[in-house]
Amino acid sequence: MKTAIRSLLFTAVLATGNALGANLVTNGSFEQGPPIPGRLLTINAPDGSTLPGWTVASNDLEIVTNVEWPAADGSRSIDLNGVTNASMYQDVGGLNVGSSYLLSFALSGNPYVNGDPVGTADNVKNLRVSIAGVSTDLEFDVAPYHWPTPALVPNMGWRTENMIFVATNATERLLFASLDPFNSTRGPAIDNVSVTLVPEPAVLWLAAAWAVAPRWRRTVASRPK
Ligand SMILES: [Ca+2]
Ligand SMILES: [Ca+2]
Repeated sequence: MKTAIRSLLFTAVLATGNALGANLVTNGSFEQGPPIPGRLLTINAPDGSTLPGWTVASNDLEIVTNVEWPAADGSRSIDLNGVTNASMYQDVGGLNVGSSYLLSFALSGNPYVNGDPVGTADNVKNLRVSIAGVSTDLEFDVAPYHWPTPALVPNMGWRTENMIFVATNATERLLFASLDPFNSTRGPAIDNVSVTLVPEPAVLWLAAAWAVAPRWRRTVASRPK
């Protein structure tokens, strides 16, 4: 019920879309980058140039094309486990210290059933996202979207995640990290990342949404003082 209320409030806020600021994330949909003729391109850390705007900080990830599975937006998304669990970040600039921002992105997970060293017990994909001293751990269960072989996945079940943060610096590091096992080849998937300024009237709506969001209350409680 609380989740439903939260979603409703976010829908109300997001319905005022043109009142939100411009997206401050560079290449948030991962569409910019080198040509990828097939299913995917692997990027090994450390790499701050292959995927414009982003740095792959640890291990390896994959830019996945629509040949492999449908992106949430455009034709490319990210599998945060290439053949090991990766982390990636972008330093998001142009922030006003003290202002509220909406971080939004699409979350799914690699849905393949066969051949993963970790096995099918690894259905629940685990993602950590952090920015401006706020860190949240999210889960995505791929069981409803299982698919037998790599390529031509019909449905990823992409889910939009929203998180509010207050900028404490003009530039904040936005970090995504897979919390899945090191040697899983199938991790959390992300796409369509945006950070937008929340105008003052909308902050009131978002404060109401915050009040009914237990997960975010935990997040705030764990914020370093
Ligand atoms: Ca995309
Ligand atoms: Ca993979």
